Amino acid sequence: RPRVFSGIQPTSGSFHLGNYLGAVRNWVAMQDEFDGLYCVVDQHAITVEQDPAVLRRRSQVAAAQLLAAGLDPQRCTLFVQSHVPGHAQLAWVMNCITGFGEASRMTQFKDKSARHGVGAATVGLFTYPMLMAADILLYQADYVPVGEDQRQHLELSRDLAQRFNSRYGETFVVPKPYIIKDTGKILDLQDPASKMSKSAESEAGLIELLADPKVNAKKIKSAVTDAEREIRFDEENKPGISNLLRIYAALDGRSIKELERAYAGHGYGDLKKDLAELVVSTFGAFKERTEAILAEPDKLDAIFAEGAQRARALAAPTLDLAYDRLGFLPAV
Ligand code: AQP
Repeated sequence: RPRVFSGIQPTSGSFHLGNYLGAVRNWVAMQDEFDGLYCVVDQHAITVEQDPAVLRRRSQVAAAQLLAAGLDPQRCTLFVQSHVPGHAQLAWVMNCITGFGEASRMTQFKDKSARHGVGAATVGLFTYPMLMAADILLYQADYVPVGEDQRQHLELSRDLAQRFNSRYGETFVVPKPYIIKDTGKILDLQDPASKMSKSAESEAGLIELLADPKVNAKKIKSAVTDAEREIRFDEENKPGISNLLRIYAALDGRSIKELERAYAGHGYGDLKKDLAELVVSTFGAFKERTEAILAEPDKLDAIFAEGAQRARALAAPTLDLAYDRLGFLPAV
């Protein structure tokens, strides 16, 4: 089976609809056909300051949500990044084969560091993409299912794998992006020029899976649309409605074309009302499932322990090979 790696940061109290449709849902769907490694990337999380107690809790909540969404530890490997030292070890190697200019072109760093001034950003935030490359290459992953916002980082991972291979000899599989066109970029409901994100200035456009269903329904009903009346998919002129149609189609199973037909002659209010109900019913039991998993921390720890063991065993030969290729003396 082809190998897949992906990760999610434990940096919020709940996944949002973008995380779910862009990434997590695909991980669940890929479990049988792919050998999946899914990681709570706590080391990525500390590229911005975290409160230790909150981070600890959010790592558990992230894993519980992955299980509640349908990841099955019998069919995939679920683990915590900091439990496998190889990530940080290989990240250093990646740092040393990345050009400073090349890293400086990463738009996520530019955007995130611009928020508080580049001088306030950590070096860790700058080297985030090299840690991500290490995460992926350490497991010889063939595919990386992520949202569109990670495409540039993934390109860098591919470049670094190719660079290492051509300098030091074949070592890493060159990973391919696995980005679903229709759901790779879910937009903010209030600002459909930007992706849905937990760090948006306002939470009004953010649908969190663990939030009060009433709050989510209200946010959908207040989503920004346009001055026309027609329910039509047109991303350029009608980004708000197009985003709602994308979300609707992803959750409902009908295609965007079918939805356009079904809503011909209806107003925006009808579409929003039905979508609000669909979101609420889709995630109706999600919170309960997540809480039930969190109520059994020993089971969660056992899943982490098993996942880490398998991940370490897979990572070790690749790290050894990379070290050897680089000319590091074997540790005896
Ligand atoms: N809006 C989105 N549409 C589709 N996919 C998305 N992802 C994130 N936002 C969207 C994908 O979710 C996965 C986990 O991402 P992460 O842990 O890096 O979370 P994030 O990118 O930190 O999420 P946010 O909310 O966007 O946080 P900030 O604002 O801090 O960057 C990834 O596969 C990502 O592509």
